[in-house]
Formats: sequence, C-alpha cells, structure tokens
Amino acid sequence: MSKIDFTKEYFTMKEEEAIEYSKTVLKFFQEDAELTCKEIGDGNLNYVFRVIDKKNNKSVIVKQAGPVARISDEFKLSPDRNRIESEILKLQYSLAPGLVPEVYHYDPIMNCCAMEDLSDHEILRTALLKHKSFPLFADHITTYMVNTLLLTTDVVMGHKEKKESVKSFINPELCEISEDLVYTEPFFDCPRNDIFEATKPLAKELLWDDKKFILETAKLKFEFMNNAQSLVHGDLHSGSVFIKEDSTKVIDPEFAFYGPAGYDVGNVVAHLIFAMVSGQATMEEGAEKENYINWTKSAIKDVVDMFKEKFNKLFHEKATEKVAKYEGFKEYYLNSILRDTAGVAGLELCRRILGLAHVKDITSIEDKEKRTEAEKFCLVVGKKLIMNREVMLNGDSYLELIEECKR
Ligand code: SR1
Ligand code: MG
Repeated sequence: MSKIDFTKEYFTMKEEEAIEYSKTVLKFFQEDAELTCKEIGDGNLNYVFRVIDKKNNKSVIVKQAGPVARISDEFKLSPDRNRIESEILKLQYSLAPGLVPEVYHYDPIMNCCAMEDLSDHEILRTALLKHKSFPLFADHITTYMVNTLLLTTDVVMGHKEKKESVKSFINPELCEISEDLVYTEPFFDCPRNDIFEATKPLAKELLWDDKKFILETAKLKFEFMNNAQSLVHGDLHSGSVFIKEDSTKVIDPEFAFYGPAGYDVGNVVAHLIFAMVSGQATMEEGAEKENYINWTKSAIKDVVDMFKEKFNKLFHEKATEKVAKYEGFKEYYLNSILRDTAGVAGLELCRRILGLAHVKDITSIEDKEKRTEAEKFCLVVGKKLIMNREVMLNGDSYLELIEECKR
C-alpha cells in the first residue's frame, strides 16, 4: 500500500512521487526493483518523468500535465489535455503502427499517462543540433502523416463517426495558444513577442507594414479555426519526434484537434528548414557541412513528394465517400493540403523568430551577425511561402524558393 493517495485529488508530482506512482498504481516494476527517477521534460508545457529499474533493465515514462504552462504561467491550461494526448496516441498507434509510442495507462485524476520509454532514441532537434542526418526520416514521417491525416478525414471515415471524433477531440485551450502564438502575435508589435533586437526593423518593414501579407495570415488563421479536415497532431516540430537511425516515433500530440491536414506537414517542412539554416550558420565549411546541408534539402523535398505519393496511393485504396471519387477531386483535395502546407511552413518560420516560443536551432547561433542573418532568411522564406502557397505543389518548388531567397 502506498503512503500517498493518488486516487483522491490531483497534485503535481515530484520525482519521488513518480517512483511511488510507478510502483503502486502502475505496478510496472518487479518487487526487487531498484528505482531511480529523473524529470526530463524540456518542452514548454508538461512534466516528464523517466523511472528506471537498473537491476532488471526496465523503464517507463510518466507524463503529467500541470495546471499552467512551464514556459509562462500566463497560460492556464486544463490538465484534461493529457486525456486528449493519451487517446490520440492510442488511436495513432493503430493508424500508424511502429511510428508512435505505446501508451500503457491513463489516469484522469492525476492527469498523467504512462508510456513506452524511448531512451534508445533521441529527440530529433537535439540530434539535428549535432548535425546528424537520418536518411529514413522523410519516409517514416510521411507514412505517419498520410496515415493519421487521411484516415481521419471524411474521405475515409463515416461522417457521423467522424463528427463524434471531432467532438471528442475538441481542444479549445491549446488551439487558442496556436491561434495567438502562430497566427496573430508574430504579425504585429505584440508585447508578448520576443524579438532579437537586430531583427525587429525587418519584421516591421517586411511583415507588419505589408497589408497584403497581413491579410494572408488572417485567411490562414480562419482556415486553421474552421477547416475540421483531419485529426492533426497540432505541434509536429522536431522536438515532438524521437529518432534513431532506423526508427522514428512521434510524441506529444497534446495540441491535437480536427484541423487542416497541412498544419502538420507544414510544421515538419519548417523545422527541417530551421535545421538547414542552423547548419549553414554554425558549421565550418567542408564536406561534413555540405553533406549535412544536402541531407536537410533532400529531406525537405522528400517530405513533400513522398507525402503526395503516399497520399495518392492511400486515397485510392481507402476512400469510401462516393463524391470524393469523382474525377479531379483527389487532385483538388491534395492541392488544397499542399497550399496549407506552404502557408503553415511560412507561418512557423516567422513565429519561431518573432513570437514567444523560439527554437534552439536559431537561438543557439552564438555569433550575433550570423544569427541575425539566419533570422532574416527565415522571415524572407516564411513570407514567400505564405504569399506563393498556391504554387508550392512539389518538393522542388521548396528548394527553388529557398535558393531564390539566398540571392
Ligand atoms: C505556451 S506553449 C508554446 C509553444 O510550445 C508548444 O510546443 C507549441 O509549439 C506552442 O506554440
Ligand atoms: Mg510539445
């Protein structure tokens, strides 16, 4: 019997309590286990405990949602997001086998879940900061995206069942964060923005003062809020991916909701662009740099092209909706996802430079001039992607746009 009562009232756990929880509630370990625990969360919102039994070589992850975000207690968030995350992980585990960790347990009182420990993997962003490349990443992540996105649309699902799913994954608080931090605040001089001093004049001249551009960000915001197309991950950046050479696992879908499928694809593309920009700014000239930059570019191209190819195939195999099979519909539908992909990639590139939540790829560039140059490049590429989103229909169009922005 535990001295701590985990069944009555929610409280935020410390490492010792996570050990006790794993023993008495999860009953995950053997009697003779020698347990240690470390809080390893490095995201903006939650607490992540890794509990290890060295003696029997077993481990588990306990992830708990706190009542406020770690990045700032301005964000008061319902810990129910942990339910959304657990349910979605379970659903995605069946839609995209092998590409999502296994969830063992969800606890609606402690607002935590227990899942497979992936400590033989590494967070993709951390690996990219060490300039490691992953030739299978584009293949894995496009399988994950096509399966989780297309199989949750009205093209495939029964429409009543899909509407039930939309209801159960309604996620207003986390969506509000994205509506504010991705779609609104970066595009005016908002007090909550966190802008590198040398970048601010360009933000004003290139983005804030351009009314045509600002209008496009508004259109994209309404697309995000009103297009309940697919069950999206909602925060698919390189910190939400665990990776090793031959395996990719997508974690952290707490921002998930029914939104535009291109939201996920655009995030993946944007964070590969951040990795490329970071490598350009920080690596010494030579073969290692050339290989790494070439890999980031091929990954950008492959993500778009493989997504298209697999989407077309799965659509053909799984579409159930009669009208979705009319000639020309698949092309129309896929092109609208590609348009959203480019728009979201552009927004993400701008918001991680100007808004509240940054990315290490850029903030770890120590040389001030190089960081300013990198930030400006992201803004220029971001704006172009948003303004040209209708014609960003294949991987090469991304590489061409990136090259144009270098000139
Ligand atoms: C208050 S949360 C800030 C950011 O962290 C998350 O990972 C999302 O990207 C969010 O926008
Ligand atoms: Mg996260």
